[in-house]
Amino acid sequence: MPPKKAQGKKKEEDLDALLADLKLKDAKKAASKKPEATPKKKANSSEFPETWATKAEIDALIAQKAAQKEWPTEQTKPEPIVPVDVLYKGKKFPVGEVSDHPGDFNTFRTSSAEKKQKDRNFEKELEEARRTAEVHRTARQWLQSWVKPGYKMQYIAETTENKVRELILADGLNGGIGFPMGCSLNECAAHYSPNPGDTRVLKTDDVVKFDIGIHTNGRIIDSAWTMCWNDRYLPLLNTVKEATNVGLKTAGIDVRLCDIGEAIQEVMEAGEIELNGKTHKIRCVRNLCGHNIERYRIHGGKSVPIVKSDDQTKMEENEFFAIETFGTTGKGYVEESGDCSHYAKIHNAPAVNFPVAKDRHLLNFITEKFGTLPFCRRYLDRLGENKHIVSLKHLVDADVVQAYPPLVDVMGSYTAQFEHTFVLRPTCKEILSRGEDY
Ligand SMILES: [Co+2]
Repeated sequence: MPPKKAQGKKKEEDLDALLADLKLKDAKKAASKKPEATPKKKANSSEFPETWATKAEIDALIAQKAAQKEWPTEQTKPEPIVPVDVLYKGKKFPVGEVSDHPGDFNTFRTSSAEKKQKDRNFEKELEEARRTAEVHRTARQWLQSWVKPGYKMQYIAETTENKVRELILADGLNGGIGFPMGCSLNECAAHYSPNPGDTRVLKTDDVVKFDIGIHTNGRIIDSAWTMCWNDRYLPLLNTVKEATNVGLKTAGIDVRLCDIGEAIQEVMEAGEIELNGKTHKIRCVRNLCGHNIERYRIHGGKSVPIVKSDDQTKMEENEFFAIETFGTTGKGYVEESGDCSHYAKIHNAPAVNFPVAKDRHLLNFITEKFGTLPFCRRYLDRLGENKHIVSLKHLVDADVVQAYPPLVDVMGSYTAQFEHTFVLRPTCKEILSRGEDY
């Protein structure tokens, strides 16, 4: 999940934004004249259930599972049902992809006794992160095995989120969903998750970015990938995947953020894709970036640019980062647009005395259930807060809650994203969310 885009725009970006806005409005006008496309496959009621588990049903399932005496000793297939705590009981969770920190100045780390000791001191936090990463891999690979055009976006999101809750034995702020599942489509690069009642259906020619966040005690794993069912988009997906991998490779202790952005841009902009007989240069979405991750804070304050910049800030020992890169056939700049689904209480938000009791109630509810973790309107609904729109707006207007509206490039463009979470251990770099899939 990328940070909210910078508030202060440069002049060039202002003009670009204005142009993009005009184009967007034109495109919207044009689009509104066409009748809405219908999915090729009609949903069949048994294959595409219209309802999904309620909170009470999931809680009951979790309680039932937790109480169960005999579990399979291996994860079940195709649907994983064994919580990772059961699978790894008495064992360490799988270690992510480990590599040395880049740079001659870091070579001492692999053999330093002091760094090795620091690494051991970090073990508890690493185990939390690895536990979470194992849930991420299991849930997402299951999603990859069944998701296809014809499904409603809301069904995809809720089914996957409920699977995450089962596998991690969700337990309030001790562990569970780390942020709303991103399902951003086509020109939308990030921050789209269906709101209650969203009827949008995944289509054959869609490019979808699945961005999943899970946490254990606030230690969040943030990782995303892109899927398509029309091979014409594969050059875009492959380029973005490669750009993210270069970013991950370049990252390390005392590496400057600007150097990572430059390496990413070079790979991204070498990419091309042909669509409808026209060759597009792939561009970086220059106002999206990766970020460091702190406990219960998905955006810790450092940004990892995906284009050349002058940010000399360095990555530091024991920091967690998510590197995410976005490639596009559009103009390479996203704007806020459309129905907002993602929200989060602002870290260090000012104490505001809300005169309306319902507003105070909603704020307390958000603090209790999510703390500063991002949530979406569906999560309020499933917990019984289904009349929240007005109060939520009040909290946003008072700068106590931040809204994260969908971020879109120009209409008709296609964007792709790949993202991994890694940690800068004292002795090495560990890509926690790495899997066989990406
Ligand atoms: Co992210």
